[in-house]
Amino acid sequence: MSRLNSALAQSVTTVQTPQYNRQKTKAGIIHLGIGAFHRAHQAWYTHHVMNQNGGDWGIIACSLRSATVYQQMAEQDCLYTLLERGNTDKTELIGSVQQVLVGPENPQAIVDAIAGESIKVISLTVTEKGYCHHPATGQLNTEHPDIIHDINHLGSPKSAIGYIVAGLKARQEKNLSGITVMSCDNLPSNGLVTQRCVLQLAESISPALARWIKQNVTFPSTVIDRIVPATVANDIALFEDKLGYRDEAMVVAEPFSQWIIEDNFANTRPAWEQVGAQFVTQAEIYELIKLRLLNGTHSLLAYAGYLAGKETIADVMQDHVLKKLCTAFMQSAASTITAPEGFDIKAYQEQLHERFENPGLKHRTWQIAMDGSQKIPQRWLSTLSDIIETNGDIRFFAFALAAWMKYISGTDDQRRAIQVSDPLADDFAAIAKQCAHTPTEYVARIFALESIFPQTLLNINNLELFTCEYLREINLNGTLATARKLLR
Ligand code: CS2
Repeated sequence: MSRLNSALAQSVTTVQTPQYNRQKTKAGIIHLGIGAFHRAHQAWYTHHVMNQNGGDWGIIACSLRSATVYQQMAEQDCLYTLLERGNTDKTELIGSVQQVLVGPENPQAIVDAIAGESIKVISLTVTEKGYCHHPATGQLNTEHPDIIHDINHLGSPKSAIGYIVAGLKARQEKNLSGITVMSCDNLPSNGLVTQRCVLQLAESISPALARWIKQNVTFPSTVIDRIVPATVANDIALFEDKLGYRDEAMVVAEPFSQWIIEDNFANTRPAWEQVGAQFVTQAEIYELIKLRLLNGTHSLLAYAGYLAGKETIADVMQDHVLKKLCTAFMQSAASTITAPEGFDIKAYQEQLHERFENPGLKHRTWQIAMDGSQKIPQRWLSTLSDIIETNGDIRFFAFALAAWMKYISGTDDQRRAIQVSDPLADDFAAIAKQCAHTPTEYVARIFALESIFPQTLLNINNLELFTCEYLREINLNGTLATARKLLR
């Protein structure tokens, strides 16, 4: 089967193709972190804006780690198919990405691109750990090897924050107009976190640069939502015949999508509101709802489900105990939230259940279980603090923490080894080894990790006690039996 490219796209009839002239469109956005999520979300919205209105909003997308996406995209002239899997399948050919740059191969090219005159927005999806910050405090981790490197070699940065600061410095030197830096990662107040990290790094390079950034750059917070599992080879093979071409960069997503953006732009921007995005003055409450209800529950289902041998979230939702656990945990998280007027939090919870159950999405529990050390603070611990403050029931969260602690100790309910992917994986493994026969000490040592757990939580004796009990029970009787007992 022929590989997708611009020439082939001219004659394709199986899928809707871009309605704008890609050759004549200038780039208006630099995006850092071109994973599947960006391609199914911001790039898709931007594609729709250009389909409707035209405009110079092409995206120069940057891969800060590997050349894999470059290899998939470059041969296809950066075109790719978005496959929506719901009750029916829907496919679209997306054309908003114009070019992919690979950081480690040519860091200067990314810095130059950010300093391009037509660029109005720098957006990022670099995952939680990509901010090189302390998740518990939100401060830049100045001992992070990439940050140390960037402070000393800003001309060839490694971290996303380093690229932004180097690019802004180049813009300052060229006396260019203001620009918007827009984080699209699952962090609370992602705009503020980004601003704080960028200013902290800029300050250590040059106070004058930090001042220029304060005056010329805005950092709106956003809430981004769409379930986008990593594409598997099978999806590509399966759709090759239906599409009539081979697409190595295809992305698979659910039909649902949401984008809430604070209307705080330093320059012009695409009219994303015309294609479904919502502009607000404050995104915080929406972030809280999404992080606590969707992501918090997702993480719980990922750890408990993985331990119980479930491959995907849809598989987890097929299990009646885990589905009940999902409902109860989400309800517990929802009890901490006062929803804004007009927001039906019950309907939101029901919709989340349906989204998790989508059988067309092969969203692996292992994928969501990655990087727990970076996710747990905003997904569980802030909720837990609120529950503790009102003397609420902490058991669901203690169970979740026990499931996570079991997961990071490296074996599932069947004693099969787990490949734990987390920046702290080596620390977890060392602690698990040292405390192999002393679970109470194991739990205490994990709770003592200050970069994850705010010290105020540690004084809650019951939390440690309950977590220990659940962990002991998971070890003895398995995750499902422990969950069943919890739900009684
Ligand atoms: C998931 C998210 O991998 C994860 O941690 O919880 O990627 C989730 O699918 C998205 O935030 C949905 O918008």
